[in-house]
Amino acid sequence: MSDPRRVLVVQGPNLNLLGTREPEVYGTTTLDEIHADLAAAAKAWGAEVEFFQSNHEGALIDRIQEAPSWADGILINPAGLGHTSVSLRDALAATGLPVVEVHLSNIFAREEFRRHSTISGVALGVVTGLGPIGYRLALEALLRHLGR
Ligand code: CA2
Repeated sequence: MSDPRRVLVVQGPNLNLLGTREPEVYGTTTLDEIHADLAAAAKAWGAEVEFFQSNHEGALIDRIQEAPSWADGILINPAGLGHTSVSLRDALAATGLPVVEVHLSNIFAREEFRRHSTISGVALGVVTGLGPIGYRLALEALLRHLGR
């Protein structure tokens, strides 16, 4: 049997607050619940997932730089940094790994400043506006790309 596909799931600033504040925008599902659902889906698909959330840009970049030693692909919700960070984009591009970008809300249906992503240009694809299920859809797409 071939090695399991391995995906690093990166969660950006403030996503640790999911389910506790602003439920009208981001829903009531917690980050732990999203991760439990992703872990179950990965197991069913014979893949492995590892999760990393940080409120610090440098910590996110450090973790992304380490990703190629273990991961075959990266699933990322860059949160607010996705609208501003060239460094996060550069770190993702430097891994050489396929990246799928996820947003819970539809960034194109919100304020103007959310309509641009520095990440999308180095991503395989983007899932935005579908809520927590977007993570599962993104994982399935990434695993199919990796040839699970
Ligand atoms: O829709 C998404 O997933 C976002 O990446 C979430 C970011 C936002 O800045 C992006 O424009 C779109 C915000 C993450 C913070 O999440 C919170 C959750 C609960 C309470 C406060 C913030």
